[in-house]
Amino acid sequence: MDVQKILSAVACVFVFAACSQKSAETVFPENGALDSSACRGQALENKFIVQWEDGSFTTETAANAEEFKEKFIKPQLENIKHVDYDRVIQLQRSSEVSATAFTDSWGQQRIGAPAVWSQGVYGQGVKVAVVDAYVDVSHPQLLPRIAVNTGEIPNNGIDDDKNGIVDDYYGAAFVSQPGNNQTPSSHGSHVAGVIAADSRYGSIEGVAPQAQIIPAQFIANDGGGSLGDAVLAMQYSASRGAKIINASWGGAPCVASLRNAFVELEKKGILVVVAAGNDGRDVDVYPEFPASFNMANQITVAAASVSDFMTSWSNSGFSLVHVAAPGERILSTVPGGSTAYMEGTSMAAPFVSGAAALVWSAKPTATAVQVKEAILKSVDVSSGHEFKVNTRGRINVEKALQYIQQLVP
Ligand SMILES: [Ca+2]
Ligand SMILES: [Ca+2]
Repeated sequence: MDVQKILSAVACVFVFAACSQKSAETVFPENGALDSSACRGQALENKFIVQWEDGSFTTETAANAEEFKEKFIKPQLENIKHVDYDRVIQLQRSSEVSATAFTDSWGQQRIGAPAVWSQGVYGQGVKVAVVDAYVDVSHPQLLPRIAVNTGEIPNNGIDDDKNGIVDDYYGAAFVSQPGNNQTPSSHGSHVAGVIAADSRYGSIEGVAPQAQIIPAQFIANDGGGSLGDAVLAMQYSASRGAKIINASWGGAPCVASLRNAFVELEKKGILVVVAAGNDGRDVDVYPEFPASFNMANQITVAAASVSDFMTSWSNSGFSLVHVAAPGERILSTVPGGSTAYMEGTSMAAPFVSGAAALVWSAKPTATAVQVKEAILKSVDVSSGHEFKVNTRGRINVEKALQYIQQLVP
């Protein structure tokens, strides 16, 4: 311990008897990454993620770290729990593909969704946040599924419901990267459609076609975003009543703020569904965040092919990746009222988010951990081509529904 730290510790004891040696350095360890090969990701030197003692997050800017410590952290030290540099984050890459010989809704059929719908279970009453790029809320199959914020009057420049965000009627954008103009994104719109495209208004059958979508944008149109904006978008999703958060993104460095944000979501009983990533690597060995967090309220999803094998490009991991779900040649909604085929673990994760919405709508009293258990304990394992995931299988929502009905009276 150097002299400065000893002095500040002494001051702490004498001046603030209850502050347990808190200092600007302990709440903001500037090399704050865990010791891991995945600790990379460009730091934004003038933007900071602040977690407050009440668990909430804000992002703040300053000229540099020294100024931030002196002018922001030290005067409010008692109320600050943790600070990180904000960092660059990215969508899980997904690619558009052309159609060949397969059924357009092969994924929905493979996981047994029609058998659940036939029981009157469509995801009604469950809100799923798409924390992603901008969702095209005007798409005819998405518009009826958007969880509008009824306390907000759209486009009047006023924060009518006083939640801190102006005009968040359809959802909210947390994009501090420059150059964002909210052009609807194929990625966000495709993900939203897999979860809840309203099958009454077009050809796409969302897995939970009566669930509601909360669009929470943090990715700019160029595909870039920041960790701090992702944390704010997740926090917003929780405040709007999301039960499930779909996170089809990764590449985050292993900073404490992201893990802390997941812990806060866990406390609120929210399930987070995370794409495993598309680098064809084992995330047990080469961690990817948030895919590798393995939180109690988290399901990390690899991508299954049409032939029910693991795709060649999907990340995997017998410890940290939980299940596989359809991720190849997925047809869903894209901007312009259109549809397109895309593939990636970005498409596999929303199959699990939709399945969780179905399970939850059948048993609204279930906890996030119980919904996770129902999905993980009911996978299909095909002998001869086990998926390299913890459950060794691909999700089956028909079986998951039976499981939750046994688990939760
Ligand atoms: Ca508002
Ligand atoms: Ca307004």
